[in-house]
Order: sequence, then structure tokens, then C-alpha cells
Amino acid sequence: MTQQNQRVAIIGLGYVGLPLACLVAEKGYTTYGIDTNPAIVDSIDNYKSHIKDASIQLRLDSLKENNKKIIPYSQDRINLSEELQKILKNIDIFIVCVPTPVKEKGEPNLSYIIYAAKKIKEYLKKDQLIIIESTIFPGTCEEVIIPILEESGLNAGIDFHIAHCPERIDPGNKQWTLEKLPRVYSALNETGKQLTREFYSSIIDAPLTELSSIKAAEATKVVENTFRDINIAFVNELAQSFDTLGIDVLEVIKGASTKPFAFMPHYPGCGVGGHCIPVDPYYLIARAKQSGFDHKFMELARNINKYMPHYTIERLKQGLKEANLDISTIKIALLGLAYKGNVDDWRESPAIEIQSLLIKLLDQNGNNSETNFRVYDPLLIKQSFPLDLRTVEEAIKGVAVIVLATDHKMFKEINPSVFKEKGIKLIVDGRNCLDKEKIQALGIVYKGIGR
Ligand code: SAJ
Repeated sequence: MTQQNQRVAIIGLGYVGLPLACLVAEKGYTTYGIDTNPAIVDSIDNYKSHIKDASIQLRLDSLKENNKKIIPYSQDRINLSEELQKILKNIDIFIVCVPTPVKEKGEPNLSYIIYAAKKIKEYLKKDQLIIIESTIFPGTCEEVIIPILEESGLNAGIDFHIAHCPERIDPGNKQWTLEKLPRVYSALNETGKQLTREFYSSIIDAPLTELSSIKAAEATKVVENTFRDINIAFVNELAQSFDTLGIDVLEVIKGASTKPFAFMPHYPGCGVGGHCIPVDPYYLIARAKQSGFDHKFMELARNINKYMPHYTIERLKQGLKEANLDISTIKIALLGLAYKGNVDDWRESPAIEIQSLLIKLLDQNGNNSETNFRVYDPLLIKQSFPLDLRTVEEAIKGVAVIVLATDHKMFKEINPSVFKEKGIKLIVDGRNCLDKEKIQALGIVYKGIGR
């Protein structure tokens, strides 16, 4: 079948599913976007992105210009509209891009994936291809998803095909866009692999690597992100050690980076946030535990990274002493709530934990956090406090202490002399992104993470 008469349904229209749906529609497939949130569906119907990433809005704009469309449906949690039921009976390819978060203690939360599989099961028919893009632990397809789909009476790999092609979106990255990102994939058998390869070859220009099994593809994604988590934990531990030794960890990382091979720089900070890095390791840890293996090293790395918001508060306390400031009387501004610079996403953001630790510290010391504490994130204005805060100048006016938790471009561009003019006495730079030397030369106490 050619693209034009193939029908693709993408389930989950978030930061993974929406750009994918735009690309699939752009490439000429009849593209349906399904999400449980009616507001998201309405905005897409009007070619408006509910995600602030400008590159996604550009994709929707170009769809509109080329008179192409994602046909969006809100998939009500209870029952589907007659019209949607008819459509789902004629889908050739389902692609699942729903969230796979973790619960309180780090256990994988597969509820969204299970819900999507149960919906697809109701409309399963011969020769359909089901692709899972969500991040899942090795074994999820064979142990969780296929048993649900086969309740339909159809057999995986024979009557329908199931594949895994883990998403690799990097929010805000203008170089590695969806079309350019190399992908790995696998399926239950050769036919499934071929169908998956044909599909992705038709929408992306990047290399496609076929792996021998679905489990290998599931493991690949969690491994690549766990690699990042443990390397960040390594430099976060170094930062704490170097603070006691009086060594600037950034300088040492810069030095080590001059080695042209076998060193890959990562950077310490106030914590590890986002939808991938602090989450994915738990998917492998949990599944391996079921088979009797304990990923001690990975769990230790997770614990080191989870400690970093607390370490940031330790650096604040050290700075207060050095600047001879009284925690019971000072005004503090927290700059940044997003999990990383220049995004408006605060999922698993360490800044959120730092915010609550700061409020607790002020209140414990008789300092009214209602009046003496401000939070400002230019990309999360609604979460800033007080609610009428509109500029960073307003946020830092009259405060003695700044705690920076997100390396937004806007914060990095502040001229250090502004801090002096506003009477800042102490800066805790949770992302090591400000000019330490210039700030110290202005007589302001500077505490970084590892510097
Ligand atoms: N972080 C550090 N030190 C570092 C790098 C990151 O503390 O050296 C922190 C960030 O501040 C953030 C968190 O870790 O809080 C995650 O940062 P990230 O750059 O990994 O950003 P993400 O979560 O958007 O990661 C995405 C991931 N993409 C997918 O999972 C498909 C990840 O695999 C990519 O490596 C990452 O983008 C990237 O390379 O930018």
C-alpha cells in the first residue's frame, strides 16, 4: 500500500506523539491523533500546539500551509464516539506514544500503556502493525502488551505485528530533529521488522538500526538514558568532594575534556529532572529485580542525583554563614523552575524540590516565606510567585540571596553588575552557569555546585 492510502493512528499527543503525528501527516499518510485530553485535541484541530516548543508549532503551521491535517480525536476514558470507533476499525498502523512515568518509590507506571493496549485490542484486525514508541522496560511488549492484544483472539506475529521503536526526542534541540535522529527498532519476526523499517524509512532520513529482538530495542532506550544518569551522578559526587577540596570541578571537567578520546563531559548541578533521565533507570532496575538482579550501581547513581537539591540547600547555608546573613530575616529569590534551560517543562524538576526546601527552611527559621520568598521562571510565569512577577528585575529587587536552579538563557545573560545594583549579597548557582569570577569581584558571595 502506498502512503497516501495508509491510515496511521498516533495515541498520545504530547512532546513525542505530536511532532510525530505532524511528520506522518506531512509525509502523506492519513493521520489520526488520539488523546484523552479534549483541550489538546481542540488546539490541534486549530493547528495550535499545546506544547511551547516553537519547532512543534512550525510543524503545524507547515501542515496547514500544505493543506494537510492531523485528524484529532479525544479518546474519552469510558467510551469512544461512534465516529472514532468506525475509524479505529480501519487503521493500518497504531503508534503508541503515551507517558511511562514512575510511581512514588520509582516503580514503573504502565497504566497509560495498558490503557492504550486495551483500546487497540478492541479494534485489532489482521495485518495491522502496532508500534510502541514509549520508553518501556525489557520484556514489556512480550509480558504486558501482547497478552492484552491477544485477548482479541488474534495472534501476535501472525495475525498482527508488534514492534518497538523507542522515541528519542530531545526537547528544544534544533540540530537533532525527529527527521534526523537515528533510530533503533525491532519486531517479533522478519515480516514485522520489514514493515517497521518501511514505515520509518518513509518518514525519517536518519539511519535505522534493526535489532534482533524487541527486548534488545526496549533495553537500548533505558540503557542510553541510564548512561547519562550515572555519568551525571559521577560529576555530582565529584562536585561535593571538590567543594571540600577547594577545586573548581568545571575547570577539571574542561581539563579532562581536552583528552580527544574516552572522556565524555557531563556537568554537576542542583539535580536531574525531566521525563527521561530520572525515570528510565527505574524501568530497568525494577524489571531486573523481578529476575533477581539488583542494579546497586544504578540505584546509587539515582540516589546521588536525588540528593542534589538538598546539597544545593547545604551550599546556601554555607553561603549565608560566609556572607554573614541571618536566615530569619533575609529575602530570597529562586530563579528557574523548569527541569532544564530554555524549556517550559517542570516534570521531575529539581527546582520544584528546592522551592519546597527553601520554604521549609525559611518557615523553620521564623522567616515568613509568604512575604520574603519569590520564585521566577520566565517560561513558567503562571508558576512564578508572587503571581504578578513579570521580570527578573522585579524578582531580585530587594532580595539579599538568589538561588538559581535552571540555566535559562535569560538568567545567563544578566550582567553581574545588576546583582550588585540590586544589593544581592549571596548567589547560589545551582547550574554553574553564572560568571563566578565577576560576581566574586563585585564582593558578592558565590556558591556553585562544585565551584
Ligand atoms: N543534567 C545535568 N548534567 C548534565 C546533563 C543534564 O545535571 O551534564 C540535568 C539537566 O539539567 C536536566 C536533566 O539532567 O535536569 C536531564 O537533562 P537532559 O539534557 O538529559 O534533557 P532531557 O531530559 O530532555 O533528555 C533528553 C533525552 N532524550 C530522550 O530521552 C529521548 C536524553 O536521552 C538526551 O540525552 C538529552 O535529551 C540530550 O542529550 O539533550
